[in-house]
Amino acid sequence: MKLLHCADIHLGSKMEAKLPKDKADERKLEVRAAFDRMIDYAVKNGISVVLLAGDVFDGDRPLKRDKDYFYGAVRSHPDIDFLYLRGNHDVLQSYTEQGLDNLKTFSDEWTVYEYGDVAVWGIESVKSNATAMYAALKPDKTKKNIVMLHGQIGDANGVYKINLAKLRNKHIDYLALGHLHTFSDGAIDERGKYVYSGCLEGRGFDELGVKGFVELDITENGAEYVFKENSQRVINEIEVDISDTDDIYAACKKAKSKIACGKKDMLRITLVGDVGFELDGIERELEKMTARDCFFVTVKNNAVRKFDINAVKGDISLRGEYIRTVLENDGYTDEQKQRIISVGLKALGGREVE
Ligand SMILES: [Mn+2]
Repeated sequence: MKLLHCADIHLGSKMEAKLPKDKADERKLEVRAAFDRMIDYAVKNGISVVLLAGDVFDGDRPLKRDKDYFYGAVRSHPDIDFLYLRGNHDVLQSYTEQGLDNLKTFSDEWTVYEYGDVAVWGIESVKSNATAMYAALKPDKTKKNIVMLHGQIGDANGVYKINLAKLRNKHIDYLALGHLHTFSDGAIDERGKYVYSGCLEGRGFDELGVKGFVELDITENGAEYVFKENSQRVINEIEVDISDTDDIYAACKKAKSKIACGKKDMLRITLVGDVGFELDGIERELEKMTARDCFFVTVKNNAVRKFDINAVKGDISLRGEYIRTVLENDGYTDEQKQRIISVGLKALGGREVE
């Protein structure tokens, strides 16, 4: 039996990547399109069960249009069962649809849906079940068992915490997880595997890399699964050291030559290093220069201007006073002093400093 496992769709999410409004709106539609593509995949491959392991919606009170979209998709695929377990983002007002036979939901007690030999268990995390849920989980050893949960795996108990040790020897074949936005997997015990499907489409620069869903095949031998790339765009990040450049133009040219992402993708370029020229405006210059290389490029400047300290240390000014204070501190090496002064002067100039 084949199933799909996805999570963290975050319908209705504001796009966090500082995108201009038109691109943010486009990305919102692309998040929906990513869900549509996954359903198309299920239809084409005759897959009749989709596991949604939490955070289908981005907010506790999803907008009507996002709910209409999602429940519309469920309604228009009556041959597919959607097993929807809520996560930390969609816990309050996301189940508002009545009478959809193919929408299977969960609660704060274990619920199980059976498909022949395959049993799918799930429980939603709340304070009162955070410790007790493990003892209450009793899958049948002779069945193929899938368990759905939303949270962070580790060795802790708590809300949205999953204590992996307590799931050992529970006859679990496949633990379908949501909450972490990148695919990852590992062993529970000799029999079972845990898998985070990751999100379907990255949204911000904290969601780097290829995104998608998992195709799961339950056979006599247990669970076999494969990650399926699904995202329309990939979000990347590169760091470019511009220390060896002599002016803004040369620095931008160097950064541009390092771009390794596709035209459809999104990229953050972080500039680092120490340079001998003024860096004001370099972010905008580089963004302009690379605008056609990717769908969206944003530049973060962490490079600093090297200062000829001797030329300004006599200044009767806040700047001079600051430099003298740093220079007189014996707790720093010369290199550290140079760096502290560069960053400090940037801050004194009213610039953003990390
Ligand atoms: Mn979550």
